[in-house]
Amino acid sequence: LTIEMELRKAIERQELSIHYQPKVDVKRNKAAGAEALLRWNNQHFGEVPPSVFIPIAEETGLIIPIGEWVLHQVCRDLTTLDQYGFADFSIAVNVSAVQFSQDRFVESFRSILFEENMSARRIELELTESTVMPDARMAVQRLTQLKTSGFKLSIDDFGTGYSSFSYLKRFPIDYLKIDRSFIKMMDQYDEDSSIVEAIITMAHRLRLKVVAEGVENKRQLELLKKESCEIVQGYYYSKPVPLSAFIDFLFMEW
Ligand code: G
Ligand code: G
Ligand code: NA
Ligand code: MN
Repeated sequence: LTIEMELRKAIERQELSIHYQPKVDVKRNKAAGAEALLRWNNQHFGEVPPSVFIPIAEETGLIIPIGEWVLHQVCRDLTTLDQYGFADFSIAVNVSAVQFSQDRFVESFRSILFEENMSARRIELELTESTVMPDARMAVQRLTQLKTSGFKLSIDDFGTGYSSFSYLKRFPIDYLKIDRSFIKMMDQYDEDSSIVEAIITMAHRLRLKVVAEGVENKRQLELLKKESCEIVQGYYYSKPVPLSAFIDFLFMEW
């Protein structure tokens, strides 16, 4: 019995689920959407963390059907959110390099939206620097196709990979997500908020909106507000939770 063997059966056994972490628009002080984060509860291994099974899914190619399952489920959950009156929400989906480098990636994602009768404008795709940088010319082309299809695009974990700023300018992206390690640093030493300030300034010059991830306390939130960061995400508001708890969060006063 191996994790790989079990992962192959995860979809049909309905062992996968999605948790949602709110993305809060700091100016309006209300949720603008959420990030979808995959969870796997296996009958033998129990709750397996994404840090364990995502790499295995990537190595085995299982990330392709799993990623398609995620998008289908997110579309259905968006439809549920519509019914609760949140029709302006978008949901962010993580896309790994193995998915993005597939020739039929764009077509596959477009056809899922068509099947689910969901607008691409409601979906934000999160790609890391290490996904888009190794073959930046191909990435510009593929990102442009996605953008033309209506998807919103963000660079995830910004600051941890190797960014070429000249390409960043050419990528048709909407958001930069500052990696949570930088947000954590803002707590510890005063001088470290200068890195976050510099990233925000640069992003705004490139006409990108900024998402700060890993916001855990009021102090970080206030600093980010002061620097005109648009969106925050983190335990300060909510950990990733099942759809029903996310909907409860939306109706909560805060
Ligand atoms: O959920 P956690 O909070 O532990 O997420 C860990 C990482 O797993 C995320 O940073 C993300 O990169 C990855 N991940 C989570 N869900 C998905 C998914 O649906 N698809 C892909 N490709 N990666 C995901
Ligand atoms: O790689 P990606 O950026 O998609 O990672 C999302 C991961 O970050 C998830 O595993 C999620 O549980 C975790 N996460 C979300 N908010 C916080 C937070 O405020 N603090 C910490 N330490 N982790 C967080
Ligand atoms: Na992400
Ligand atoms: Mn991230």
